[in-house]
Amino acid sequence: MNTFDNIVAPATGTGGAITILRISGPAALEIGNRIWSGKTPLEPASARMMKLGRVGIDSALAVCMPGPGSYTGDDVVELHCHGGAAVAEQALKLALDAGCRMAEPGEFTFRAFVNGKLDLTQAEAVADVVSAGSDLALKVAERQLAGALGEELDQIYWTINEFRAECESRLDFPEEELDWDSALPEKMERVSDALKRLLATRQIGSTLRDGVDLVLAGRPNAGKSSLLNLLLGYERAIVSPVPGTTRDTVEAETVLRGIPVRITDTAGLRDSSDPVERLGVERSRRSIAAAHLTIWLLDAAADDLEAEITEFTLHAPVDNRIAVWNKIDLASERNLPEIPGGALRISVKNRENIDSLLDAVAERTVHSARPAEPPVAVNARAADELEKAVDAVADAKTHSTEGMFEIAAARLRDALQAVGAITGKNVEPDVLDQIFSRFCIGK
Ligand SMILES: Nc1nc2c(ncn2[C@@H]2O[C@H](COP(=O)(O)OP(=O)(O)OP(=O)(O)O)[C@@H](O)[C@H]2O)c(=O)[nH]1
Ligand SMILES: [Mg+2]
Repeated sequence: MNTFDNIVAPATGTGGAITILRISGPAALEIGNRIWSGKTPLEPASARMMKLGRVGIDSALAVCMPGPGSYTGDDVVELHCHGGAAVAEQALKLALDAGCRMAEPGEFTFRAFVNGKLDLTQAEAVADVVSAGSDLALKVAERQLAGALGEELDQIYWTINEFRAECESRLDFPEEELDWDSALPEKMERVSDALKRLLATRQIGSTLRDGVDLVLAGRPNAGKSSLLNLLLGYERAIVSPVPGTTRDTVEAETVLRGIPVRITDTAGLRDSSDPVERLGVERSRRSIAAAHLTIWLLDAAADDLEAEITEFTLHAPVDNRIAVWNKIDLASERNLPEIPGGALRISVKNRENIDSLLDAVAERTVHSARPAEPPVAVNARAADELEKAVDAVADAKTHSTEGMFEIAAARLRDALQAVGAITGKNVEPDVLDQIFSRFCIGK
């Protein structure tokens, strides 16, 4: 990727009512006018005005956004054509023939980053906004896009830079009585706390960005498919009183308490002589092993409660599970066996205690029954750099209190490198490639 080519890409998916073609680069206006024609040409004087004209044989709206006030910082032209593969292909071909090259994934946002329109945390937030799987995830992404994380990290960066200057001044003038900032160790501690607070948002960051894999497991007939349908709010899986109804895993996505969740309903677990059912059970076990969290349903109305307990004891995951007695409506008088770690009591049929179950899911995934919107939530890349920064500042504090300013200054430079890598002040080209290659074409 560079910033001097003229690049083009469809910014909309196929199958929609309109196709938007985006052109960015030093000659965007000239190229735009070559492939689009209207009563008057696209020109800076008519910036951000939609004009009706034609692209090839199709009528199309066009708008120009001269740099540096555009998204990318370059001159940008957008052509709004009719939807459909043939129209998109025609417009794209004309743009390529007129001197554009096809944009790589994320290249428009890459230009915005290189042209100083966004820092790297904001560029990453653009991808987060596009892929946000819940309202909560979207709010966090929007806040990061507005600069919340970048601004906080910038403050930290410049504070660490002051510490570095302070330590280096001791090296340059070792004999002189300098006005040494005696509060420096305490100030370093405060910066370290701020870094750790950001680092602590790693889990909610990954949960909101990547979602949670939740598996519904248990013996046949426990009510797993009924619970899946209830959580989704529509009839996704077949429910019947016949044990062994679900034979294959059934997957669906939803949002629970603001958390994007992929739910897998599984075949009931039991020893079976039916080879197809056995294959299903095998799949169930694999899903349970790969899940972030398993809701294990026990049938409170089962004839054989012993079998429910045995299956649970032998096969439920040890840590990441929530044990639940279902069909409590049929068993209010029944003395249910104790479950190690306790079990919730619900009735899917009567929607009883479903809120407590959702509380438990949220508790187990983001440590809060009613997750609120966190001010920031860092991604894995930022968290790795924050870890390095925390270590480096801790070392710098120790060395500076021992009078070893050279090492302290070196470790502060490491901390600056780490914090700067998050915002993109100093970042390796291959890291940039990795980040932007995950974007979609046209973004
Ligand atoms: N009374 C009562 N019946 C329930 C409840 N939940 C599910 N059922 C019934 O139990 C039967 C089995 O429900 P399913 O959801 O198919 O159970 P499953 O765990 O998916 O069963 P398999 O797919 O066979 O493993 C159905 O007749 C449901 O209507 C409940 O809370 N109370
Ligand atoms: Mg089922």
